Amino acid sequence: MSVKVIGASLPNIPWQDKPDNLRPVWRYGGNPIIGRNPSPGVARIFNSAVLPYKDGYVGVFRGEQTDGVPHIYLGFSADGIKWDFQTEKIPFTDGGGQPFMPRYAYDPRLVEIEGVYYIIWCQDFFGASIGMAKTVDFKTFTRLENPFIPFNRNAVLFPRKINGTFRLLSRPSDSGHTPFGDIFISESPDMEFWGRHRHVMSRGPAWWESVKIGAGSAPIETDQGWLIFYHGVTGTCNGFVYSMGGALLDLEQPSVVKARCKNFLLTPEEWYEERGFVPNVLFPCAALCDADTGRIAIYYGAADSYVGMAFTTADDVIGYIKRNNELSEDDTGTGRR
Ligand code: BMA
Repeated sequence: MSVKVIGASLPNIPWQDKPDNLRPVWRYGGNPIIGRNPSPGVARIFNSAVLPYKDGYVGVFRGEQTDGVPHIYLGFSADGIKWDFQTEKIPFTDGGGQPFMPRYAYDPRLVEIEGVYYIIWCQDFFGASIGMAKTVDFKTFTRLENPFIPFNRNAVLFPRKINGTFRLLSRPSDSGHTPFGDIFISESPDMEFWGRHRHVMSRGPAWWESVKIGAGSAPIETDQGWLIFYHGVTGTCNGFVYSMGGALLDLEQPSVVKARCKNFLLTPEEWYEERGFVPNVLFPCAALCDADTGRIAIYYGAADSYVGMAFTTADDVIGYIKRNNELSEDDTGTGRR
């Protein structure tokens, strides 16, 4: 199998060769790449997103401050592994140039579309919902309209327009530790007005993702479909367990799922995933891809305390997803009822 990735070359993608053939996705041996107390006033960084920028990398990081409130911080890195963080929160301004600081902001995603970088996160909008901003230089950040009324989480844009409109995955939720959730997609001509909402994927039926699912990294375009890494949650007598799954969405009509892996791709098993502020959480928010080699580097939050990385290739992971494909009627429909 040889998957064609439709995207840019990234010859300096962080990388470590596959240690064995036991798994389709393998962890970085140097994990966690970000440990506790990473910068002044920030106790933990996790659930964060990264993109190539200039000769290196830029990231938007969920920093849990020492008062317990999460905000988003910028970071820069030459190699995508060792990071320098800015100590001030990202200084958003609203459309009129007035400063805007969300009451809290967490689980940021970062997506480039036609040279503009969009940050998408969860914030208070009289309850948990999605906030968005854009930047072209990582110096000034303009807040956009909130795309949805509450409650919602886990929103991430596609990296290009599809048939002329922007597309946004999201997960309608409640304002707490939501005990349900499917992935939906919405369309916009201008990043302001969102509609034509469609259902993409349901939670379950596999036990590891039977409570809720939520989009993770921005979709990666391949000739087999849009490759997504998402989180799936199961419930236990000791609380939720978050694992990472993978699926392929139709290129032209991404509310249609082409293949969905019935097995998790990664589940908490290392100390930094099993032990922390919230044990047993593996929460992907970003994936880099080199179109020349098909190499993929995934960034995930671990136990709400650390950032970990994992690697795969488009061939490895899409081959595995297809071999273990199990679709439900909810997945394969167009998503409109
Ligand atoms: C979810 C989000 C994530 C977090 C996860 C596990 O509801 O708040 O940020 O990683 O719970 O605590």
